[in-house]
Amino acid sequence: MSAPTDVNFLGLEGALADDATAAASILPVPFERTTSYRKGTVHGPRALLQASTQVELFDPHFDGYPCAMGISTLAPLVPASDDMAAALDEIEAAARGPLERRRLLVTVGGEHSLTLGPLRAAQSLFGDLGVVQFDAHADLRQTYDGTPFSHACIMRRVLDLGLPTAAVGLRSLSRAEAELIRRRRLPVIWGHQLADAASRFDALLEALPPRVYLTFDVDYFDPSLLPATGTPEPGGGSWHPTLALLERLFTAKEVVAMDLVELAPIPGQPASDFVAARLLYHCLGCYRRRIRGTAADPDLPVSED
Ligand SMILES: [Mn+2]
Repeated sequence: MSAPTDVNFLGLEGALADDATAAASILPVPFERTTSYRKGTVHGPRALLQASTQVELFDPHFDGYPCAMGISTLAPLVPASDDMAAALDEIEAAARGPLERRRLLVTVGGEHSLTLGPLRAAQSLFGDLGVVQFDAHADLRQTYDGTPFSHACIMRRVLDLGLPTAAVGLRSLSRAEAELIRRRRLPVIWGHQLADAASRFDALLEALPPRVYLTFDVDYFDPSLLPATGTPEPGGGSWHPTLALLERLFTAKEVVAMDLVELAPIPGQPASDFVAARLLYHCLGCYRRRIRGTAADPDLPVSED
């Protein structure tokens, strides 16, 4: 079941938003089934898209217009099934189309459990994939609240797929999760190591194959920067250092798909929504530079006023 979207990412129109020619596609998935603390991720995609209409199309970081590559916004996907496994199958099916056309798929959630859908689609098309996780929580529980599909289990399900992972910003987990990380030697930059993340990140990426899937849980950020998430944790990532890590990721690896999850908007406080929208545009700018190089940008065929 899907409804027409009422706002495109960045408010793009015409050729810049044309799905036939876009280099990247945004798939909004307002999916919330297992959130455990503060709810509201179901409103995340809409809030991000609304905030994105206030983002400047020109990005001084890239001295150009990342949106010039074309960014389509797909109809929001609302899984029809009440069954969690079947709902994830629906998300996986929706993710296949953009990936088959070899464009960057950006899934916007929604709770973190949805990652399994686009990730399985990417794995079936690309095979050997690494998964880079930005998150406050390890999400490595075998089950949580009686279900293996909880947002608190998503990275365990990723390990079940046989995919190598690397995590940045972890600072909240159970002892069993910490032991699993140690036993399986999962590469992690902990929350308390974020100040040195730039010097540790390359070694972290070396553990992964050339193609990666990026899953970005916004609770990775410090809540002073982004409070609008279900389970905020102090001591998280700050803005410019995080943009630099993402730039390094998109340079060192071929990011084939990504998701941005767990934005739970706070009514009357749009700053978090805007942070998430800007983060996404930065990732798209990094992606475009990888596929296009650093040639000077032509002017956009639209007014910026
Ligand atoms: Mn998470």
